[in-house]
Amino acid sequence: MDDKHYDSTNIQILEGLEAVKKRPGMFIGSTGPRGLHHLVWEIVDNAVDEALAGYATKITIDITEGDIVTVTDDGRGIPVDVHSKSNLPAVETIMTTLHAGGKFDNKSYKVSGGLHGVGASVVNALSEWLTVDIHRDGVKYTQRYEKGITASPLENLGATDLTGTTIAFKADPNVFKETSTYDYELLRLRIQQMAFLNKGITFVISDKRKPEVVTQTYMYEGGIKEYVEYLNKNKELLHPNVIYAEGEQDGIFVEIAMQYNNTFSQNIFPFTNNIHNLEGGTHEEGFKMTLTRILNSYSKAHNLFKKDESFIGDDTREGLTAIISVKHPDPQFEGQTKSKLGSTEVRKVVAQTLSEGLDRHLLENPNDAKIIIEKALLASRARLAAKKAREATRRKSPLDGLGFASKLADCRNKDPRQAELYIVEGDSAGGSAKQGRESAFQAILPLRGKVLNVEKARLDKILANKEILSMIQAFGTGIGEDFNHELVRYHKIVIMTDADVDGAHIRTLLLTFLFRHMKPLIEQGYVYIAQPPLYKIQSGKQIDYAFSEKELNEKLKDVSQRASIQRYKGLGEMNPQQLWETTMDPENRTLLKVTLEDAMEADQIFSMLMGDDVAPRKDFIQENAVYVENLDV
Ligand code: 1YM
Repeated sequence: MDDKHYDSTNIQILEGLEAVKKRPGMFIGSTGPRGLHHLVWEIVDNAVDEALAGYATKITIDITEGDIVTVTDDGRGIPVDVHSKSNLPAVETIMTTLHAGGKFDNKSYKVSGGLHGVGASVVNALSEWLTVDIHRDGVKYTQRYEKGITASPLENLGATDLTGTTIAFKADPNVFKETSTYDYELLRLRIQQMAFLNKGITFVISDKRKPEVVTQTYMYEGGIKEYVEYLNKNKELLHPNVIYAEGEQDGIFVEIAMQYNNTFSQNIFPFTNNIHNLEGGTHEEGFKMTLTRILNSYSKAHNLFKKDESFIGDDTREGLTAIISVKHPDPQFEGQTKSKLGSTEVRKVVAQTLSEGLDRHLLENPNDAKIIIEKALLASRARLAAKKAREATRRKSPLDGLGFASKLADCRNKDPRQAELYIVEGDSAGGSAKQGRESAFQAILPLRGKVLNVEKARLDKILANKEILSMIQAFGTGIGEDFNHELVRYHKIVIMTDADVDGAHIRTLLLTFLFRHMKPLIEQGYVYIAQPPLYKIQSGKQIDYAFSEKELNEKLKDVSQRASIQRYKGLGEMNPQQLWETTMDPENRTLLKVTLEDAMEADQIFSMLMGDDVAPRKDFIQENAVYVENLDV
């Protein structure tokens, strides 16, 4: 930059950029993989805003060699007119100044707020280089920046028939030290979600980093209605058509889509400005309240209740898949992770929208109404029968005494923060684990019988399963209405199964149970998958292990003498010492943390793996031996 440009505007610019570079985490959450991907969402959000404003219809995202990201939209193009105060083209001001909540934050259309909503200048500051190409008012322009600083003036490249904006950037490897490689699967899933949440917009995403280019196009004319169909894809539907409603009040847009299936679980996913609110909030409250009220009044009006019957909320949500999508110009968030919508005015907009839409659907589709009410009546009657049975027998809760001996070998340390529980497949591996463990802080629970498939059962049946009862008792959390994750006795619950298909199946069953009935344990980060080695390499007296075929080949290169290789098929083939060294010793082991960043994709996988439809399950197991990574988006 030359001296004559070095006025107060530029000093402000440099100070703003300096703040971003100094504390990138404050602006993008972290400089790990999440922060890296956040750069993409900031730019895509701006393109989505242009589409929601009614000017763009298509957004393309390309990842090219060197992990360069290019995002294009066919909107109006970022304005280029020179600002009288700063003497800079608007685009340059947008790219080089921090303006969260400032004058460029046009609230009238900006709804797709990212985690921090700070925009393109932050991406610019954290990029080795960034270029912007604009087609606007018949002229093509281009400009380049390096680490957020203008590297070339806005250049006029001549005439064009097109309109739109293209932004390309390379994340700064000095900022993203951990990794600057994009996870295409993660990008693709989020882009697909954006397409579901913003009907009619076409998204084209391509991975061009390898010779065989991968491209996906997503456009859903039906929006969240198609999202619900997609989520229910592998489930048996109770009524053919998704119930859909939309409404607007004071600039707050609400869309609701819902459909019942024959399972017993509820899947309600609330969004604000295209972001999933894991902790729910006022939109979810408004939805639940209204659903209960409407089904109660419909049943009463049509004499479907026996004398004193009525629904509580849970009765009306058994087997329900629903998306609630709110677009709000200035939402307020609360909760542990700021992922709970707090704006109270949203409650009544959702309530009114659902009330009108659902009333109309029930009126126009009496057959759907009958089926939905029957489902809720079954749930309600099952709930009351279970309660009566409990009271009549005056038995203690099934968890107070199991009625059989649990095989738990507990640890001595009772501080949950230090205590670990290994859930081990089979008695023989359980025996090795008990001998090999550090009993001061490691507890072992061997499972021998089959774990129940909880996808297909109500709680009363689930509680008749010994393996599940042993787990609930070991965890100390209780279950159902009594569940409390704060009572958990171990902050590490480690699933340790064989590295074969049976092991994968048992792991899936366990994860399904935890996902459906103990989700907070996953959300708190207490659930892990052990990673036992796949190979033992012995050369002379030297013993080494490999956890993948790739690692095996690498290690074999370093072995001078002839080595014997043993492929472990089960945990039982390792002696206690080996099991400790490779899989349980905190100094050496690798644990995969199970997270639910994308609870919906997880639900899809669980439904597919656990539901009645066998074909997709077979394909899936064949394609994804270690599918757990798919949960970890
Ligand atoms: C690939 C990323 O940023 N597109 C984009 C951004 C803007 C506009 C159009 C735009 C907005 C307005 C008027 C307006 C932005 N404009 C601004 C600012 N794609 C991408 N497409 N004309 C064009 O809001 O009135 C910020 S972003 F500040 F000029 F309003």
